Amino acid sequence: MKRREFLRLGGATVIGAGTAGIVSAARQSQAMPPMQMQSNAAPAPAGKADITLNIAPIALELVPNRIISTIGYNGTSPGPILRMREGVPVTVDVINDTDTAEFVHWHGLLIPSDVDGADEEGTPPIPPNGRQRYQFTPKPAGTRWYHTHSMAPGDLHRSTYTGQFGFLMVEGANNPGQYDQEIFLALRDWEPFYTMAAMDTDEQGQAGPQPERPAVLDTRPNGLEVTSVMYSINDKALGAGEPIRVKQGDRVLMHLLNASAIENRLISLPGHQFHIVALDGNAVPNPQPTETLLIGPGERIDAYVEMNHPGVWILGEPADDIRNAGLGVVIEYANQHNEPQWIAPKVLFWDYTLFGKAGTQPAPDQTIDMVFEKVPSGAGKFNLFHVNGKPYPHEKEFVLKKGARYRIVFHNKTDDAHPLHMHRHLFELVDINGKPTAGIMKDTVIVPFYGRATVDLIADQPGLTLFHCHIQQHMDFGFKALFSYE
Ligand SMILES: [Cu+2]
Repeated sequence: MKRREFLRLGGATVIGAGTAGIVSAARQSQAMPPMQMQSNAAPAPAGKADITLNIAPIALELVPNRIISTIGYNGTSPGPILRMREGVPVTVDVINDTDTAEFVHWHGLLIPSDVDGADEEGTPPIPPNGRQRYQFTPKPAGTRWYHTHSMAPGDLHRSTYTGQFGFLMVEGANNPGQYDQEIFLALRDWEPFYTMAAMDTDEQGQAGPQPERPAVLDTRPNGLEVTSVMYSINDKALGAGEPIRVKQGDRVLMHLLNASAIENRLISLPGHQFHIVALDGNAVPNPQPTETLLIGPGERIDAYVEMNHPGVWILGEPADDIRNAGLGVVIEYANQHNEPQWIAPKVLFWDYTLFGKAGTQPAPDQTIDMVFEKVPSGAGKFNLFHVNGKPYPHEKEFVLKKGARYRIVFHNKTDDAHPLHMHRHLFELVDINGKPTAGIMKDTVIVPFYGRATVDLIADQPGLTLFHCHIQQHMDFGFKALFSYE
């Protein structure tokens, strides 16, 4: 469907579809309308898909009478919550009703390059106004997500700036299920724009040593940076949607996802603590309560909240301007009717290593140093990012041997905190800014500004593997690398 046709047809039916539905591989056939009917695409491949995703323009009513135009999955953003079973093969048909090629990336899954959803890895594109079938066996169990992996360079209406994202829950055999309510909270910003004066929030949450701060800083002027002044959790700005209704004594399992293309975020809930049980969908060895979360683009946090402080509260970003511009949601206890309350958290502090265990990893077979630098634009429009002295692509720098253990040291010589993502693999956190840890398995890690993070990766997923910063502009302007297997 062309964008103009969509607008002429009227967004009303789509606006009503607001809240993301839940689609499981088994039940999907009843849940989804026959999207194939609307496409000009080639005939459907043989055999029925378990899940069909339709990429098309949508309208989102973030606040009453403030409707934005973006691109979503199956008429909504976030897209439907997909549920798959660990180890059970799944077929997903994706129909692209837009004029640009697309990729759907299955973030956090250990699946082959040709279905991972990255051009750099050789996944075939979903042609404009065409379709593509993805078939894979989802693993491991946990909170994953799916999102577009197209490039955006310079165009803030494409790629992860759009509404093309959703939760993907891979269910394992031993899901404890010890909660009264399960909620999904995807953090987003909308209608991004360029600025010369992006507010830098990177000093929040991760104050500490700066082991990678260069002795001499590059003082050339910075280029344009991407920012936003409109936010939501799921598809509604703070106060515009229904509150999350809870009862005293409830244990609520929250799945948080930062689906922003732009910025790391902090989240807190006055009077309550988040009991962190999993990071990036992987159970942590040392679950801990915390007052504030830091979550970078691409990351997920699973946390229980014990509802033991009756009232009407705002769960949201501690920065007043961001929360008040939408990044929050109201939590309302039964029989409580006062105005939603916000109380600033005492602690804006995040430390991954709190959730790890003591101990050390086996000695690696090889250590790979990755040095990240920002090249200020000077007179040009955009900054560039270098990995080991040059922007993507590299040649034969990052070649893995199957079965080997690699210790990868991320040296962040820039003044931003970067959420770094490795496709198709999990890595174990070894050290963050000099603090050792063990047992935390992730696919994305925020490396503090001028900071250092060390991770161990077992090379057990042969095939091309993309590594990149999950901030879209950084990725588009050099901050990525391709690993291969020898
Ligand atoms: Cu970055």
